[in-house]
This record gives sequence, structure tokens and C-alpha cells, in this order.
Amino acid sequence: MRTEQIADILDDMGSLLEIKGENPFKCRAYHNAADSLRGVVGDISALVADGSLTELPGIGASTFAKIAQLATSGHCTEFEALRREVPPGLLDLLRIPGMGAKRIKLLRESLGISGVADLKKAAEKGAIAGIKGFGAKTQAKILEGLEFLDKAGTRMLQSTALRLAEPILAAASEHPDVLRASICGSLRRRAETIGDLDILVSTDHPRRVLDDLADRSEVVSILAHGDTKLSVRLSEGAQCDIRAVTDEQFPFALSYFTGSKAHNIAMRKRAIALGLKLSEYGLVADDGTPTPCRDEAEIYKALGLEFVPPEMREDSGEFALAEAGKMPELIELKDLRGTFHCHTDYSDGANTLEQMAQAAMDRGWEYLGIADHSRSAAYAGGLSVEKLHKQWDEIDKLNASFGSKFRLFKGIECDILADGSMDYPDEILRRFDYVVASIHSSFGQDRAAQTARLIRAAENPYVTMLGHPTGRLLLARPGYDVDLEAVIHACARTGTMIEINASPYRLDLDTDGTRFARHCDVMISINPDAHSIAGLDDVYYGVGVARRAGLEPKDVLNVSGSKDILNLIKRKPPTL
Ligand code: DGT
Ligand code: CA
Ligand code: CA
Ligand code: ZN
Repeated sequence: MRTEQIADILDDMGSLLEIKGENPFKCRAYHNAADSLRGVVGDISALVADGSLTELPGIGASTFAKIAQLATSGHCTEFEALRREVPPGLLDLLRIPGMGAKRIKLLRESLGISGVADLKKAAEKGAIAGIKGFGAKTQAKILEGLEFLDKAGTRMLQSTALRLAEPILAAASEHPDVLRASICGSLRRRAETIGDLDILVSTDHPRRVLDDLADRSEVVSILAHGDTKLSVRLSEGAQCDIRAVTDEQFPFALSYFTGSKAHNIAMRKRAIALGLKLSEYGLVADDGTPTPCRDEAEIYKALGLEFVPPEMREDSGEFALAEAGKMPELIELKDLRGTFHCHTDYSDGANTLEQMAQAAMDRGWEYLGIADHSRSAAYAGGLSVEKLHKQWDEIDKLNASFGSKFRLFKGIECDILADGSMDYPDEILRRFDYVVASIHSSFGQDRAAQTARLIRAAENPYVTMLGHPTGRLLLARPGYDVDLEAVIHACARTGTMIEINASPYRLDLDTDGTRFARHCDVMISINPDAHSIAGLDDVYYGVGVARRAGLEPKDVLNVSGSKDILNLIKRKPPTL
């Protein structure tokens, strides 16, 4: 079993115990162990074998025994017992925004609710409003939450989609009969969430290739198996469509199955206007003469267009740019020379300052911005002023040891309090190299209050950038109600930057927000919100959002090198 799956099971155990009404400290211990485990790099079975896992914080002898059992056998006796005792369907209720274990316990005890279907029925009947501690408002919120989950439906995060698609793509690419292979669909466009996976191969032996792919161990079940198309179910319920075409058809099929549908329709219309017919098989003139194209760029060229990168194929303005020869030179992952908003074990991160710095250097970066939680974020080990001093001292020592080749920046993810003030006084804030200001509480404020709160944060002279500005969690929680355009205008006016929080769970700013920020000349920082070394690589997803929004390197803060960056983050430009 993989580390991530084991961590998920530990989390489930903690939640099931909470729902059962166990001692909260005992439950918390499971979640802490899960967090610890997520920071682990390398092969879990090796760490189990030599016992070194017990050196991690939060992993004692009994937790270790469970992890060892899961890692070696894929089973855990206690987890199975717990699932028999508490209906596991109750875990699904945790995904409803605003629903915690305490509430689920109450619902189970008073109405015998055991899953989403029960809950929906009870809420629609109005039975929940009558339970002590719930009321009509909560009942309405629950119904809203259920509707949100329904819409999220069976979509998955981009990170899940990539993890599931990679082994299949690798198998396809390495198949001796395969000439070309690619991911297509929403995953190639790097959309926020993914419905199903699409993979395309070119080959002269389609049946043989599809048969071999259908035999892969990743395939849980086969939904359809024809001569040129295979649809399978992978783990975690994900569906994958695999299509096989000839190598001459490949560019046309790649273009078609990458989509989006709206982009395809616009492409086909352009072809028609030129007396051509564009399909997934080719580009053909009215008299039947084909226009062969070796790659997608040649298709665009044949239609009088500059190449449109997959991320921008949403029919949201790319055709005007491609026609005028004004496609942006989109930012790439390799343009980043460092990043901001990274947590360490000073608050709720899994790794030390030194480990995070080393990992940043391993990625070829010149600097790393540390930003642990501020003091009000008690749930996440927010830093007291005393602990801040300790961290600053350690950063100074590390920086001295790095010399000129690398630098850690002293930052903070400072809570924006309910009234828009900051979690530390100005005399503390001014001592940071930079400040990320984020909302982690009072999500329920109305639109006017929430907007004013964020604008006040932007107006603080020490706030360098806003963190995850809408607070959404993809497939889990909508953002708070806020007039984002007004907030972006305030950032433009005050010289405040905004992050693309690149965590695949967030992507916040989203594509539209990022596009609007650029339109207003607000500088964007692509931040991983890393809670471990592995989390640093999430900048990849942030670059995806930036590319979808048409951002070039000049629009992004952290393409700047170590020479200029301190000036950019340390003080805001004077406002007009
Ligand atoms: P998803 O799976 O919901 O995240 O989104 P996509 O874009 O991957 O959609 P999917 O898997 O249904 O289809 C893959 C691509 O195939 C899609 O992006 C465009 C193309 N396509 C599918 N259906 C149609 C259609 O009815 N018309 C056109 N023009 N293209 C289509
Ligand atoms: Ca798809
Ligand atoms: Ca599909
Ligand atoms: Zn945060």
C-alpha cells in the first residue's frame, strides 16, 4: 500500500473514532500521525522494515504497528473492526462543508443517519431543524452543501488524475507497437478538476495495443473494448478512455480529444470558412484533397492561426490572439527561481527549515520563502512571538551557512482577523521579509463584510500578498462570499500582490481571477502552500493556472532572481 493511502486510512480511523465519541486527544493522534506520514519521502516498506518511522513525530508503537500491517498486507484489523462498528458511509458526511464529527455523532444518535442518502432525506423532510444544536439555518446549509457535493459528483482533482494516468501513459509509450502517445482531454488542458482521463496512441496494430493495455494491473474493470477504443475503470472510481489511431491521424485526433469542446467547435467553423472539413481524422478540402499535418502546430497554421497551447483551448479569447499572432509566451515551470508560502515543523509542516531549504536547492531554486502560521491559528500550531524569534535566529544561521548561493526569507502566513486587522502588531509585521495574509476563520461573514475585510488587509503596508483569496477547497468547499474584483482593484491600488495558491486542493486564485488580476496589473506569486518537501512540487499546478490565464514570466513575482526579489517583496511601492 502507498504512503498516501495509509495516511488516508489513519485519517479515516481518527474520524470514525470521533464519530463514535472517543476521547478527542486519541482521535487527534491519528490525524497527526497521518500528517506526519504525508511528509515522508521514499519507500514506505523500507522505513517500516528498519523501524525508522517511529522517529517521526506522532508515530508511537501502536500507530507504527497499524502502519506496518497496512504497508505489508493492505489490511488493518482495528480499522476493519471500526468500520463494522460505525457505518463508514458517515465518513462521506465529513465532505459536506461545515460538517464535523461532533455533528455527525449527533445526527447518528438522534435520527439514526448512516450516510449521505439518509441525511438528504432527513434534511428535505425538515427533520434536522428540530435536533438540538441544529436549527433551520444549519439545515439549509446542509442542503446547500449536499447540492455542492452533488455537482462535484465524480470529478477528481488534477493531482489524482495525474497519478492515475501516469502509469497507463508510460505503459502506452513503452509499448513496442506504439509510435506516439499523449494525454488528452481536460487533464492536458490542466483544468481545475477532471471528469475522466483520455489517452491517445498511434499505432499500426491497434487491437494488440488495446488488448495489452486492458490487461494492465491498474485496470479494475473494462467498460468497453473495441478495435480502436478502450474504456476502463481504474482505482478510486476513475474512468479512462484510450483511443488508438494511425500516425497520420494522430495530430488531428490529439487536437480533437484535447478539446475543449467549445474550442473544437470554433476550430471546425474556421475550417469551414476556408472550404475545409476538420475532424478527428484529418483536414480535407471540399474536393476530397487532404491537408496532411505532422503535428498540431501545422493544423493551426493551415487554419491561419498561431499554435494555441492546450491550457488556453477554452474558446475564451485565444482565437483573437492566435489570429493576430499575439499568443503570449506562457510562463513555464522552469522559469520559477524560488517560491513563497511554505510551512515547516515550526507550525503544521512536516519538515524542518533546513530540509525545506535543501529541497528548494535540489529543485534548482535560489531562494525559499518560509511562511508558517501566525499565532491565532492555534489548530495549526501558529507561532508565538517567542517562537518567531527562535525561527528568525535559525534562518539567520542557515543563511550564513548558505553564503550567496541560496537564501531563506523570513515570512509568515498571517491570519486576517475577523475585522480585517492582522494577527500581529505592525512592529512585528515590519520585521518579516514578506507577509502573506490569509483568512482561516469567520468564513460566514456576508459579502460586504468579507470584501471590506480583505480590502483592509490589502491596505496594510506590511502585507506583501493575499493568500488563497477565495478560501475555496476544490470538490469540498465553495469559497466565502466575496467581491473578488473589488479586492483585486484594492490590490492594484495598494501594490499588494496575490498568490495563486498552487495546492491541487485549492488553485486559488483560479483562472478567471488570475486573468483579472493581470488585467489590473497585479503581480502574481505562484506559491505551493507546501506542508512538506513533496508539497514544493505543487507549484506545477499553479503554473497550470497561470498558463490557462495567459500569464507570461513578467507577470509573475517568483521568476525574479535572488538579486531583485528582496526589493520586490520587502516594501510596497508608494501609492498615488
Ligand atoms: P472532462 O472529462 O469532463 O474533465 O472534460 P474533457 O474535456 O476531457 O471531456 P471528454 O472526456 O468528455 O472529451 C474529451 C474531448 O473530446 C473534449 O475535450 C472535446 C472532445 N469532444 C468530446 N465530445 C465532443 C463533442 O460532442 N463535440 C466536439 N466538438 N468535441 C467533443
Ligand atoms: Ca476527459
Ligand atoms: Ca473522455
Ligand atoms: Zn492558509
